Amino acid sequence: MALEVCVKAAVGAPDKLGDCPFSHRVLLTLKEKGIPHEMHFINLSDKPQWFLEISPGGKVPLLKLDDKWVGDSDVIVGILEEKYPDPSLKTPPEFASVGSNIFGSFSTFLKSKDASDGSEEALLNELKALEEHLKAHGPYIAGEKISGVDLSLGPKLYHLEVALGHFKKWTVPENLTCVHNYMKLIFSRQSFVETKAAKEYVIAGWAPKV
Ligand SMILES: N[C@@H](CCC(=O)N[C@@H](CS)C(=O)NCC(=O)O)C(=O)O
Repeated sequence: MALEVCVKAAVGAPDKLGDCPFSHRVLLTLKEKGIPHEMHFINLSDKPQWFLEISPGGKVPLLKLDDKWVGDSDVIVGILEEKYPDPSLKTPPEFASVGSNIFGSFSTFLKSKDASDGSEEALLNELKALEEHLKAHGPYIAGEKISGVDLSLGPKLYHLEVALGHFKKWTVPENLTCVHNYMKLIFSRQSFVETKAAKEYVIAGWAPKV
């Protein structure tokens, strides 16, 4: 039987998959593990009553497991790993936080109106740290095999590429070759192609915040 998952609907297109990187992470995990699932697109600017009843915080993603709705992508992927251990997506603990500051730095830089506030440099420092990590351990964060940390970071790097490209005409510096290769590797996986929000919806999602 297919599992049910609530994910963000696209801004302005409530019947299409939206731009939530946490929902994307859960969808990627389901795809990589080959778990059949059915999606409910939730319009976050007009949340249906049934959704508010199962999601006290009003947030996506949510996954129904054993007749209970569970929230938070960290909790969801942890449970999926336990219940569906094959193929394993366990991340070695020493690699679990690699790249974890990138999304915050990206968002601060994207929203920044002051070119001298250091937000671009802060993002560059995070990306350089990822470059060094991948140089030593790549091509994925934990080596040859994709793992959970890649499924969390990949959607965030997709937002970074699309939103900074659109709103600031900014791209990841060419000399960060391992980061470029990593993004290519993740973005071209079949699971990613099948679960990503269209670029126009990523842009529409960020537009009110920029
Ligand atoms: N820590 C949560 C974050 C989930 C989250 O922030 N989801 C956003 C969409 S990307 C949301 O549902 N926001 C509620 C709203 O916009 O009303 C997770 O990992 O699942």
